[in-house]
Amino acid sequence: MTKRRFTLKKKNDRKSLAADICDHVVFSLSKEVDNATEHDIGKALALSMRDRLVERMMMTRDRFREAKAKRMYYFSIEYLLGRCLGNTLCNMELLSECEEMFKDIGYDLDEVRESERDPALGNGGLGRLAACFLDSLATLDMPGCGYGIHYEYGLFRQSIQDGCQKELADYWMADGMPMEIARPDQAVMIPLYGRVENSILPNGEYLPMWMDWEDIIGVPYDIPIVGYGGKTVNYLRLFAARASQSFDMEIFNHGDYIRAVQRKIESEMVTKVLYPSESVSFGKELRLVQEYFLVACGLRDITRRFSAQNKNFEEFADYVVIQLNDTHPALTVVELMRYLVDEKRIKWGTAWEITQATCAYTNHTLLPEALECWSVDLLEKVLPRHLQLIYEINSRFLDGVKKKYADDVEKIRRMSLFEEDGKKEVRMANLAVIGSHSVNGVSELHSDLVKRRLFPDFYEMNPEKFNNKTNGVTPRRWLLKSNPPLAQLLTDSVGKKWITDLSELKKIEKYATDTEFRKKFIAAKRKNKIVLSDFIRSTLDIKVSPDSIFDIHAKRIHEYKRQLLNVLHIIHMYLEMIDHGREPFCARTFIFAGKAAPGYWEAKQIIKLIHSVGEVINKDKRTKGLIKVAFTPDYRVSLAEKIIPACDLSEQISTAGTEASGTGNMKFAMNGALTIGTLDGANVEMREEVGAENFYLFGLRQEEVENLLVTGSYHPRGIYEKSPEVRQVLDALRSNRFSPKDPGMFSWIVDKLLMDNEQYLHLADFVEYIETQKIVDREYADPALWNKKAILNTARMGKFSTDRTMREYARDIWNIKALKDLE
Ligand code: HBZ
Repeated sequence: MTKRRFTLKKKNDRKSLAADICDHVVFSLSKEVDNATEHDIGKALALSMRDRLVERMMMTRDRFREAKAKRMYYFSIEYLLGRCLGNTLCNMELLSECEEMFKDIGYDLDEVRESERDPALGNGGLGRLAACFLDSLATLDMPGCGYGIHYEYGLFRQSIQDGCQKELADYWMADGMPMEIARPDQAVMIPLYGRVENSILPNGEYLPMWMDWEDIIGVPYDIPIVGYGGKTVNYLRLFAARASQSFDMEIFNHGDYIRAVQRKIESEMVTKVLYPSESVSFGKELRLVQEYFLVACGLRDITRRFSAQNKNFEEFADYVVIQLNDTHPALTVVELMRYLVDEKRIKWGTAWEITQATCAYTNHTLLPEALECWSVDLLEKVLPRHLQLIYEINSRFLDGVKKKYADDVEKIRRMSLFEEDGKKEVRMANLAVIGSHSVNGVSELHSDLVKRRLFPDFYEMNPEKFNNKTNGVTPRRWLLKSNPPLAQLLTDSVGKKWITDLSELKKIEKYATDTEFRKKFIAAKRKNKIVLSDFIRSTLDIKVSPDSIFDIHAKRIHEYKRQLLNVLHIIHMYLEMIDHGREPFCARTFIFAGKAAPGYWEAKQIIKLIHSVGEVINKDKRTKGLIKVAFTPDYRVSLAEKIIPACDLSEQISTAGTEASGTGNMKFAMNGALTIGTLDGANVEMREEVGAENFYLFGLRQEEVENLLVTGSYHPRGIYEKSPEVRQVLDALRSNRFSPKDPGMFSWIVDKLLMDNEQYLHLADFVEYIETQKIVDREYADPALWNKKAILNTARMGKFSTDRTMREYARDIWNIKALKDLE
């Protein structure tokens, strides 16, 4: 075996670290150590950690090269990383060392960590899942890296004014990103627009030429991703768009300086901002360019790396696999075909085999409005050669369909890459399915619906392609880092192994009824609840009691996630107390967090409703503090890390069959919250794992929902007339009791909830929901019972570590191995 080039120079002992921090204060920040602020020290610490990561990253790269390992590239338009410093220290096992060192020199590491901005380059679950995957891949010593976009503005920051969401720009790099490494030397050039000219070669071969394109440069920025234990450091490579120099210079030389600069600005627009929504971006040219930019930059980078080691592209898929995170990077299929056929002159059939063997697709949504389609006109304008290739892919694919299903015209119409009704469009999901060797959903239930509801024809034709990979979360960030009191208790009780093998927590099952352990478990939760109470008091001026049930609903605001159902329950509780004198057993604090897409009016109204209801209830002395409502603004990874460990009751109440998996549900349960939830997404599997008696289940099953919707037999007005609880709540909403200053403000909600086509069936589940909440109330009043259940939730969440998820992808889809198993 060849000798490794790198040995580690940077040591992790306290003396070396302290010396490096001082060096960075002087040489990187150009400040005197004695005058350094807490912030300066934080930056110097981050830079010192970066040094350590960089050399480990090089070492990892050498190991991968030497082993000639097959690599997985995760293509995702979003990554929700969260703060890097604390996570890096945790995974390098240097957190307590640094904490003590900081104390010695009179600084508070917690404050330093709090001052780091979250890189919020994602909307929600999909982006956060990508971040958890990267953590697990590095921890498992697997060759897997992320590819994405270096947005200048991440997801908007949410502020609340007069109960309404206001969006503010998130310039996350304002203070620099100490961890990232710019690699201008590895920039790639991406052509766009132009036209295709067909020429015939002397040998009679047809040669399409993409001409007169404009180009953009993609500059990679690498963020090192360190696995737990610090041995493996992979990277997340994010591309930023820059103007092509030659183009600028051409105009510039003609003396039009301003126009040259204008061009530059236009090119750089491509990676300026993350689209803040799941469905309104289709049709926007800039979004299409973003998607292609990611794909084209990523593939150029990968093919260049491959070529450096191997000239035979027929072996490409033996060394490369690309996971498409939803359809946003689905153009990978077409771009890889273009590269193989046009540039490498590989025969179509072989190129198609390589492409399919390389690509794999994960679906994350069943909502029809979130399925991407791009108009043929727009594709023709932006990517003319790609459109030709899509036509060719489609015609060859449909030939195969016709061969198999002869004259089933309807089937052929459904399976075509082109939607022909109305404006002609390309269906990106169909493209991703046919161009991949694997199609997976993200929970058992969802994967089943992907087969039956979303792609039944494709499933019938190629059942072997379809599989399930239930999501997970990384226990490093979501337990070890975010919940120090509980993490310490777990380590004290069963040792450290749980950090990399979450199923080890099964060992605490036996303590579920142990009084001593239970006391400590309660104490850890209480500590976290006090931190959150203090936060709520200082940011919102709302006094909440850590003795109350912390009932938390934190996720994007969307009708299908049914924050509205939760609000109806709050109103019900309030009316029970005030109008009927029926007090609950336990005090409750309802905590909400989540952003609404800026263009989603209904979701923004729900935020307003939460605030309006909260204002009335929080002010009403008659509630005797038994009900409080708090909306903590600007939900993001760092806020989730505060909220989740403090939760008693986790709200996972989407209409069955709408939430693909959910991952917040897993984070809450892992941290000892009990779930009230429907049989939707991964809730189903969580309930199986933790035991039905440790999960508060309610609501219609997916088949019942489907049946009601398909047969048109949902009649909510009947429910309203039959159920006094429903009537009281809806009448109160309509009576302006919660909108005294804006009469009629919430009547649209009542109207909508009473319509037969209300597709999320709020009222169908309402009565069972409030009954189940009553059980919660009674059981929380019995701490021995409640905490036994909470302990069992933590103990039985082993399955929901992304370490398990990544092992399954590696084994079933990627065919990659941990490097240590190849060495
Ligand atoms: O992906 C979420 C699912 O809703 C959730 O159930 C699942 O757990 C999670 C991970 O698999 N989907 C998203 O978060 N989707 C997006 O954020 C999104 C963003 C931009 C789009 C479409 C979807 O254009």
